[in-house]
Amino acid sequence: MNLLKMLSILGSLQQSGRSTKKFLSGTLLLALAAIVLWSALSFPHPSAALAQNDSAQVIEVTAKKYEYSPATIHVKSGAKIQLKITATDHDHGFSIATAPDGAGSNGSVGLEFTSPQMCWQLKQGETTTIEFVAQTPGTYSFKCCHVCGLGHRGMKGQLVVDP
Ligand SMILES: [Cu+2]
Repeated sequence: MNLLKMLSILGSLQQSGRSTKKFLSGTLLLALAAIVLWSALSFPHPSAALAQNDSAQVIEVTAKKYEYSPATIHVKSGAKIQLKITATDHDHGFSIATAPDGAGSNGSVGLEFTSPQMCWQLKQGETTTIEFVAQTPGTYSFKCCHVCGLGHRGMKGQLVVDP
């Protein structure tokens, strides 16, 4: 075997190596494109989430010494709700169970809050928006969690998620 022949064999090996690489990167691109297409199809589009946000049911509630009005709020299971609570006479608070009364804490979420809080502070004269999806039918007790006076302990209500 002379040097020239060896060089030409090396050259052709290099070329086939290059085409293998090209083939591999082509396959990779196809796979990537498939993944991108799949994720675009299977994950909710941001605008869909916005549309859902727009369709939230708004319920206006007032908080004053020592009651919420309405004190019993009915919503449909699966509905996205925005409670708009206005404290009219004083600072109040709002805390609500995330699991239905009597369900215990088995880990399942009954109300899915956009930004969960132990106690929402309701400032006098202001409206506080609390957003959630009513996942599981049941009765969810809520109460004032900001000491507002002698009747504070009796300031409570119920959210009823109807099936
Ligand atoms: Cu209170």
